[in-house]
Amino acid sequence: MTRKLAVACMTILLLTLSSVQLSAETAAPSPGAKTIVLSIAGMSCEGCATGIRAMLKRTSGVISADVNYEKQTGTVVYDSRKTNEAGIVEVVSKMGYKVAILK
Ligand SMILES: [Cu+2]
Repeated sequence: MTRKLAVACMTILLLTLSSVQLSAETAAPSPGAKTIVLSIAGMSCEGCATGIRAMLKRTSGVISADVNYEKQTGTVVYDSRKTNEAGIVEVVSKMGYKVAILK
């Protein structure tokens, strides 16, 4: 991994973490809850996974998000009344990663 890339990762990480406290935790089970599993290509370190996780968690309609750097996957539970698969994919795609829906 190049130094430049690492700096970019850290920048994304800091940007996402700095605003993550603003989002309210949605812990209660929701009747519209659905789970999507994504393949996320392009993560080069744990910081990428942390950054994506933070970004997803502050996305409207996302109930919980888990991103696995080793497996290059992400599992997102979302409220289908507030967002959809395309919305979730778009959030991660916009960060510069290649996303595919696994299930
Ligand atoms: Cu990274």
